[in-house]
Amino acid sequence: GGIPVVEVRGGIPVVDVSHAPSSTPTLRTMDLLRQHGPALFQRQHGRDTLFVGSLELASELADEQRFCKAVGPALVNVREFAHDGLFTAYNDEPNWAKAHDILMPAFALGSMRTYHPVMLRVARRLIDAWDRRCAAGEAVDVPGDMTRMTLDTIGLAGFGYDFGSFARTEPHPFVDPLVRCLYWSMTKLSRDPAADHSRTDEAFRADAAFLAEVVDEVIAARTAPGAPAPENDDLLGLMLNATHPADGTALDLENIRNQVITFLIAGHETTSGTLSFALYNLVKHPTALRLVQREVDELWGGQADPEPDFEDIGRLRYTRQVLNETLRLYPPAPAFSRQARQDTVLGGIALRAGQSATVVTPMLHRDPVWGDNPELFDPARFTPEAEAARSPHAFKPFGTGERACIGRQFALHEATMLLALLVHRYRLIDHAGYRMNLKQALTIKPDGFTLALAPRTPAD
Ligand code: MNH
Repeated sequence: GGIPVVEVRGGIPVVDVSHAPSSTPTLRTMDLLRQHGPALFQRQHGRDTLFVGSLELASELADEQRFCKAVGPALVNVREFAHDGLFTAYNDEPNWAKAHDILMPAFALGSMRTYHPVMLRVARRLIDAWDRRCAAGEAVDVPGDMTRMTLDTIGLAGFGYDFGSFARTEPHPFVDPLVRCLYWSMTKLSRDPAADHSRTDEAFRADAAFLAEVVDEVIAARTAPGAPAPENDDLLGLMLNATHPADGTALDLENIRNQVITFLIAGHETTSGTLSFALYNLVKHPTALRLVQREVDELWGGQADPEPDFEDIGRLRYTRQVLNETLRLYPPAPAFSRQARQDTVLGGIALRAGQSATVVTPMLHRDPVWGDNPELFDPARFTPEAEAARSPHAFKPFGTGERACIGRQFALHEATMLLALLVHRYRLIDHAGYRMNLKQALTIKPDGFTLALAPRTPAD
């Protein structure tokens, strides 16, 4: 309450949130959509943003003939440090299509075979760290360790660079400045234009410069004299060596830097959130946990240290359903924006060419199409039959269309394997009776989530 509807425009309420800044803006927008219906304009210091949260409107927005990705206000801020990397490039920037075409093969399902051994190696690092904690009777910092795992994975699999996160007691120095840059991109949207933000901006520029330094180090490790000959089979190798099929030109070094930073961000923040939320859902839902246990036990039975092969991951059907249901309730990238290609009407709302609408994914994921208890965690929503019976536009954790997530298979392969290995090995104990406390820095994570561990015994 307390946030007034200041006008109604073409039947759509306009709410002014200028005087209710929030550290979790997505939760606030979800509340407003619950109160006022499937679409509203949110006004912030004079700028209006159209938010939508229903299947009907999201389905229209998914029509690639009428709409395309919008680099919305938050992504315009992310451009300050990711520039024309894939995620933040404008649709018509030539480097988008070029990098997309060059990198696509690295994300085809078959390429996951190449990444599988690296993913397993990093999963083992996490398990070694958790074994030590477990033996010492200490709890584990779930989002912290998931971030260690996903950062090391994208570093090694994408760039042959080892962040060595598990050899550190503190996160790798890349992590905090990155989160601050994302937080800056988010909070810049709710700024009072009358106040002085120069110190915040200075701190941001220092963080962004530091991220660029790390990126240069990652690239130099491959290109410096004496570095091992670059191979083509990872992201950096492709970017350094491959040429565009259409015109034979390669990516320039400036753009490669922007892609490296983009993949370091996009490749770890969201997967780490997904895994943290999945572990939360499992400790809160013993029935689902049992079903994952049954699945992994069928696959790896009495093996103390299973050696999952590539095909095993595709067999973990129920584990994958748990991840999908997790992405439904807690999509870590909780919004994406679309813009009209021409003047059009979106569910009765007149839009000019170029005008945009932002899909609030967690609200789309609670549309009545999900039944009358959408808050209920129920992986059975993702059986093949249930999926076939539902609109493909009801579930969009990876965005939509041509600009949807390129790393989806990568994320799901990594997350499925790790979740399965953890459930197979440990009894997960909700020792603190954790209550969900979302933290947002554009992406969402469960803040302060810790678990205690015990080795699994046959009785578990
Ligand atoms: Mn990912 C785009 C969510 C994992 C690399 N990603 C997107 C978009 C969403 C998204 C949503 C679309 C944003 C928009 O329309 O503005 N991504 C996720 C989620 C996970 C994820 C929920 C994990 C779970 N993403 C990954 C991984 C990588 C990656 C892993 C890389 C290894 N994502 C990208 C890139 C884009 C993207 C690159 C931009 C693609 C493009 O516009 O061409």
